[in-house]
Amino acid sequence: MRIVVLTGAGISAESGVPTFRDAGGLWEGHRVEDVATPEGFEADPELVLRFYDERRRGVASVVPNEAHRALAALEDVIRDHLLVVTQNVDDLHERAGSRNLVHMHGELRRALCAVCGSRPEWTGDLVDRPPCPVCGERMLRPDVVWFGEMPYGLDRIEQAVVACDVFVSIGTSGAVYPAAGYVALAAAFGARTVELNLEPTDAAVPFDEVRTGRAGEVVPAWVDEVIAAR
Ligand code: BV8
Repeated sequence: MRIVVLTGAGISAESGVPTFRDAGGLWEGHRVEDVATPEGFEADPELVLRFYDERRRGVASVVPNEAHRALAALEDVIRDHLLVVTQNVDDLHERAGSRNLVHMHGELRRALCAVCGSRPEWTGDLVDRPPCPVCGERMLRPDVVWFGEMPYGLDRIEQAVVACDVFVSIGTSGAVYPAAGYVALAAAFGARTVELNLEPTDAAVPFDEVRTGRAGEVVPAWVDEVIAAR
């Protein structure tokens, strides 16, 4: 059985990473267009670099939760029959042990050089404009995909979605495209679709099954069932 899991901010909420749209979410403190668009970066690079430096430090101070660990355990059992596609820029999936993983919206733990295009691993701040370790220019930005920019790994993701038997969406409001369009694509190619979320979302194409609750509870329970059913 081939499984594709799409995750969003909700899977990291119980680790203490703020979501976007929920109360107290990231977008409450900042206008999306100010901090997550190329135009916003152009207009005020210091504001944007500080916003992501704070988030990078925040993620370094938290740990993966039961939901992240359950998906890593499922990968241990079904190997490359599982692909995790995450919209999250935190590194909690890989710290939990997931390897078959695509960060379609980039990673806080990488920088992107606007001059030479290199994407070095990055754990420190960027607001003090450090030199690129490859070309030496001081034009590093967070390696995250801003609105209007092309997401990463689209070909690999689409190949897996059209070939999967089960498509599972975890902790995402389904508000951002192309990620929000994958449930429809999976359904169109005959996959069974499952939503695991705190509350049902009004997805364009309804899921075959919706389980509501905290990811830290519903994800391990679902994984146990999948493994037991093998
Ligand atoms: C692009 C990185 C061209 C930065 C992010 C079609 C129609 C309309 C618009 C568009 C369209 N196609 C493109 C667009 C434009 C735009 C878009 O979608 N706009 C929206 C606002 C309408 N998309 C783009 O610009 C994309 N690029 O299209 O390029 C193109 C086109 C086609 C093919 C190729 C290229 C790029 C978008 C990426 C932007 N970058 N992140 C950063 O992180 O700062 S998006 C960012 O916001 C996240 O990555 C994520 O994608 C989104 C947040 O959503 P969620 O993760 O779902 O979080 P949210 O808070 O909303 O929801 C949390 C959910 O969890 C809730 O449902 C809640 O109930 C639940 N929850 C909470 N706690 C728990 C829980 N569940 C379980 N347990 C809990 N404990």
